[in-house]
Amino acid sequence: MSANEKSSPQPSNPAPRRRSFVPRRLPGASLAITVMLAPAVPACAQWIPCLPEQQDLVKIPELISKDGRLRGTLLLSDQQERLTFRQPPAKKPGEPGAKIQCAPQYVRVLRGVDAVPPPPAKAGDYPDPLPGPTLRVRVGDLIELTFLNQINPADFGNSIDRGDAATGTGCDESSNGYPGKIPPPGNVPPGGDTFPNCFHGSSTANVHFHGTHTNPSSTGDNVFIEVRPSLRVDGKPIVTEASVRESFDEFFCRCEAKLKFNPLRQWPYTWSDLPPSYTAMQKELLKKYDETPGIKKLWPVDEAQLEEGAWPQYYLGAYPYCFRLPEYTATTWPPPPAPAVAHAAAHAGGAGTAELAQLKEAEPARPLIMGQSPGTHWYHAHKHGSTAIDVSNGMTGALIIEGKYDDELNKFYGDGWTRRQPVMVINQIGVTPNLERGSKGRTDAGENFSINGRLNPLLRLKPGEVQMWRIVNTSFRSGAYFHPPQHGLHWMRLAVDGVQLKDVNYKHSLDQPFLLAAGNRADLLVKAPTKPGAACKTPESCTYPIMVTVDVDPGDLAGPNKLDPVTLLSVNVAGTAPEMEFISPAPDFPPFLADISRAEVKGTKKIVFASNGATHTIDGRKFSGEVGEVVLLNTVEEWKVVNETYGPLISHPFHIHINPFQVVEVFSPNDLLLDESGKPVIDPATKQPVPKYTFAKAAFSGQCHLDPTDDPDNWKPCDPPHKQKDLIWWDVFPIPSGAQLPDPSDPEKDPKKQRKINVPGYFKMRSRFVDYSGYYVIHCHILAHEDRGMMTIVEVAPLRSPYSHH
Ligand SMILES: [Cu+2]
Repeated sequence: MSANEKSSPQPSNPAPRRRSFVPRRLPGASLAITVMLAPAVPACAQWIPCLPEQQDLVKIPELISKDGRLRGTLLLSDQQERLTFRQPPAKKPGEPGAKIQCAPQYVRVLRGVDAVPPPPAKAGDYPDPLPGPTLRVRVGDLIELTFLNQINPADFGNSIDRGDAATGTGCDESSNGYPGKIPPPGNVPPGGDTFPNCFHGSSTANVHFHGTHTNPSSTGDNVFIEVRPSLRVDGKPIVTEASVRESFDEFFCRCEAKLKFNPLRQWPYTWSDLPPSYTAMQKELLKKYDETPGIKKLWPVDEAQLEEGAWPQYYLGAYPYCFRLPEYTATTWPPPPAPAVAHAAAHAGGAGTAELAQLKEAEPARPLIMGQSPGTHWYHAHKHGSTAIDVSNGMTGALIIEGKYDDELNKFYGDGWTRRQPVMVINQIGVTPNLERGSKGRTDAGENFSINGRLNPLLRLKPGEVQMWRIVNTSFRSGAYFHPPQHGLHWMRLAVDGVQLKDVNYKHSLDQPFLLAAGNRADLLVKAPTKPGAACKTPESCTYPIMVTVDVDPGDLAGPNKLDPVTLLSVNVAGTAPEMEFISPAPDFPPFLADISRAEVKGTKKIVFASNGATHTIDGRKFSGEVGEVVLLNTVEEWKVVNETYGPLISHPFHIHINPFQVVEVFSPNDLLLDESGKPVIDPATKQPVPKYTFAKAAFSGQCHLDPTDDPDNWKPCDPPHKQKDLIWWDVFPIPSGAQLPDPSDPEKDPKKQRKINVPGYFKMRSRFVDYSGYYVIHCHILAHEDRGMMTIVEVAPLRSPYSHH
């Protein structure tokens, strides 16, 4: 990884590290940090045989909730795995001449303790990659997860948590010059990342539960905590499942009692709500860590946060996650006024008088406005500075939240059907962020897609069978654009981003292509042809490819930079079985997912994403830890999310935590003019595709004129208005890239040479910022952009009255 020569498979990168740094030892603990002054990779990479493609899809081990709770342990460690590399590295996926080679590499691995079934047996000298365990829960459940970090930093050479080191830049460093020379203030040269917006801290981790509507604070979906690896004694981690079990069990029991009666409760509030045995241990361990010479100390940071009444940020070895996935129980929307929650608790005998007083004071009874959507969600590491490397190492997994949606599918297809359906975790598994590779090893397209850790796995269907594929694109960079199904296969999309589609959208999705940007999900019903296929060599068993294009912008699909489609997976159709049908109508649509009307909107914002060379910003700023946007709890806002990236086309995938959103307008100024059959119109004079938007007089039917003298904020799509009804809910949506359109007032007449005017792309979205207050983030889901600064904090301010008439 990051600045880790040991993990570099490129044999062409043998230059020694530019500079050394001070090795550190923990007094009393043998935390030996190996400084990789010289690369550990031999001059020739240790290529090993690859696993052949078209292996049966791996079933990911699962941790399953029971009796309303998911109690389990996520264990983060590291090991050498057999990784695939596209060679030569500068080739793009699917480009002629590109081939796959394999090499053993150290990667971070996330495993579920006692998850079932166990991981597949090794098929070579090294295990192949495998996502984190699938977490399977039900709407209404409590998540009670023990997160253990037992990464051995010694396996990652110079790439440990040196972000806060007194020496160096704080960033990872690699022999190709990353992060660039430390710039003089105010003059940041391209390529010169500066702490904290650089790759760093890659053995630190946490877990973001992507798609949850829940508490963003304390032990909820809190991405601000940083869990460093356990200290080691005699080479062994000292924070273990056994060492925290007692205090975490105590905490989880307490958490259940606290969250039982009020789904809106955001307990724990302060560190004193955690078991003293755990907090005392953390204090001691952090102080011990701080004895390491030459590092910025962690305990004083936690201590200062505690004094302010804030939730401390740093932990060593273990962290307990406990939060609720709230169930919306009202049958209408908006919900009727809630009964007094504290009262209900008292009747249920769940809380004492003092407890009730606290409950009432802290959280006035109010109805739940949204519920957790049942569907395919996911989780991943979210430590700023190392999201890209951690995710590309495989620190991602599916989070399947079951509910009435599954019940209805099972009623149609048979008991337990949804649990037998394939879960597909797409990833671009790799070990080195692009910037840390030499120029010879650079391609911006990222690694080849794998599913559940393997390239091009095989799915088996019987003729006429319908399966539901739960697909999560957990790639750190690329979207997967699914081309329409071929060879008699058909599909329909039941859900997007873990939120089911209304019947009308479900019906429209038949055999449609779709894009899964990094972070997007789809529940795809796939129907096999009723006959395997007469054109096959063995007509009783046919194998077909599912094709995708590796995509960060529609410009990857057409035009001069078009990428070739690649096989994502293969489908084998064989055997005999009774024909199955697509469910109809789609499962019932929950009332809390009612469309957000214009009348509901109480505030608007404009938020600008921009990449300018190596600088990735939101509203002109890199991530600083400060709040970028403030919203009042339980209000609805409409945001214009703008992309002012010009030059290389990048549709930054916008992602927001905690609440999904609906898109009500999309302006994509790079669009081409299409004819009635959907093909680009070609200008007979230039033989080039005609752009849809122009500052000149529109010369083609359907072309749109933009007024160059107008305020850029007024440039908008000329299509009929986006429909405002039956909208789809998203939690990741790519912002159309900015365009550079010729300025017709330039006397130069060749459009290619004409002066250009920048036209920002944008989409408008509406979201209900309801139920949970606190701090969470918006960011680009191209995670290298996030690590380098394209993230900001949203504060959802609670409803607190400064006045009381009692
Ligand atoms: Cu981006």
